[in-house]
Amino acid sequence: MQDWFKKAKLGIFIHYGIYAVKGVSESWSFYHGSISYEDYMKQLDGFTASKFDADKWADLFKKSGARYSVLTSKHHDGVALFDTKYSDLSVVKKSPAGRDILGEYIAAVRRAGLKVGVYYSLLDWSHPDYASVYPDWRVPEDLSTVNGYSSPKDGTQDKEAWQRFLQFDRNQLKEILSNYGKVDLLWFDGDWERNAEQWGLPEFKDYLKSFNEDLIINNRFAGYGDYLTPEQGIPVNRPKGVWEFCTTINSSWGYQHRDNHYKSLRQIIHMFCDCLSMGGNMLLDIGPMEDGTVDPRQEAVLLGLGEWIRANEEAVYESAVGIPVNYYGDGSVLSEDGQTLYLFVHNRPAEALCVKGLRNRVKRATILHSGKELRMDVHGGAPWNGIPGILWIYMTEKDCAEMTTVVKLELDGPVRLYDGGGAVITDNQ
Ligand code: FHN
Repeated sequence: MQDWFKKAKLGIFIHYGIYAVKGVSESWSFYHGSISYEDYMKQLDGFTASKFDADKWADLFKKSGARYSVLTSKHHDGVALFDTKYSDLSVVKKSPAGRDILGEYIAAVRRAGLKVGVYYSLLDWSHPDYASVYPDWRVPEDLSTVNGYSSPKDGTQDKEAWQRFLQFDRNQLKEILSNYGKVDLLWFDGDWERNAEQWGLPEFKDYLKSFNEDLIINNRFAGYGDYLTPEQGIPVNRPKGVWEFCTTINSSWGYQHRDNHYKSLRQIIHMFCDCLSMGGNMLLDIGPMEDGTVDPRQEAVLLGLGEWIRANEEAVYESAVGIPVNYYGDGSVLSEDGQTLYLFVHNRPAEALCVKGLRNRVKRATILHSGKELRMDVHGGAPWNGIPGILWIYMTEKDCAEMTTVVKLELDGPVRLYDGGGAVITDNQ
């Protein structure tokens, strides 16, 4: 895994597409029949991108503290945001926007010094050759349960059509990977309707890497990806390996006018700290409006997050997994050498913070954003018997930042934790 990705910590996800015109759910709205396919596609006529300014987006992402971003080049609806010669279904050919949104985005993101990520849905519910076979080649006993956008309704598979579809995906991906300069990250989605063999893996992956050997691919690639992508539900146990948590700011990926169910900035920062504590990245989604502008509520969250990151930068990009939450409840991170522990404080303590099981002597405790030194005390334990006491770090509301406060503990060496269940002290002083 590329070092830049592990250190990036924050990425911005962008679900931009024709679904923002009526504010319906991206692709799923026609798939599940809450709107007809025809009415869904009529949104092409209303997609103007009239205020789309890729540099403004990139500037906002940069201010958010993100180090990369990922734009939907094509969602499950098959509508490309780029100029593709393999299909007419694109906003370039079929909408008043008439622009290669992906190309403008990639150029601007690169200019801003961020890594370039591109989302691509492997499945395509519009392509005539897509719904030609069944998952695992298995014809279901009850054909009435089959969704015709995914598989044939009549029980007959057409493997030649499927091969044509695979070639179509490869052709579009070749365009993405070779027409716009270097793409750093391919974020696949929609692999679940076919298995690895059906997707032509592992050869498919070799093909993609032939365009750029440093290319990172997420795990939605039938088991052949480079990192995990838990979605919407934040992990409570640390996922194994490299991971990135993707989440919306309200409840929708794309822009939906009626969705006012927003998370607060405080909640987003809390979630971000949880990702940092467990060594993961957060990929925070925005859903721009059809004209390309970003809802001020989403913009405010990105700017607020950036402000918080800048005030606490030391505990962000260079950080490593912290100590488990049974040692310190709000989550924490360590410096790379393990000698500095940063504690996240989400709420306002009445008296003190409490760290358990820490065997190190703490040389100094300070509030990261203000530099204020904090008084500490250790109660209980028997260090001469290998049993640490509880470390109390005295701070109250007045020491706190407006959002999550970070407390920096300088240790006497690399962190050492007690993992016992308590013991009798056999030698007292
Ligand atoms: O079906 C999509 C959904 O619309 C959205 O794009 C998310 C983002 O991770 N991915 C899929 C569901 O996993």
